[in-house]
Amino acid sequence: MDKSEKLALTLSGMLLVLFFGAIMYASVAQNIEVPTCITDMEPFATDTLFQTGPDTYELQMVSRMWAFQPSTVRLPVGSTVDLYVTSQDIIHGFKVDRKNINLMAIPGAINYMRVTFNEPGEYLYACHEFCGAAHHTMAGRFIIEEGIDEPEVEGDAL
Ligand SMILES: [Cu+2]
Repeated sequence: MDKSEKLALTLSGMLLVLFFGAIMYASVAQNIEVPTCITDMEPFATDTLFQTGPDTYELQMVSRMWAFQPSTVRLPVGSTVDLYVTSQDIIHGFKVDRKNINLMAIPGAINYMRVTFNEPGEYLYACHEFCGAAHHTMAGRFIIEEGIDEPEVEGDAL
């Protein structure tokens, strides 16, 4: 074996030991942990829509292959929605038609935007990030109507 090969192997081995030691130091001494799956935690694992004021709501939107939960959100006209979007598996997108909402749904992260619906109608939302075989089926809708007393959501449970 050439002398330079021995040197390269020795340096590589030392770097591996150094990196492994850094990981062990971070996890044991610094108590740094790998992020958990956010969708297993409150409030994503339980309810998805909370009323936070007379016309304001908080919506927890979870995306996964290949659906959004909830798939339908029914709200009264004039509602302001604080949207929290995350993903259960891989990177998806969340775009609301006719609204300036375009978020990435990223596992381990929560993205936020506020939207107000002053006009009645249906506002479709869809995944805009190619995420696999059934990406084209990944859609849902806000239904904004007059006279809704009880806002509601529909969609598969996690
Ligand atoms: Cu997609």
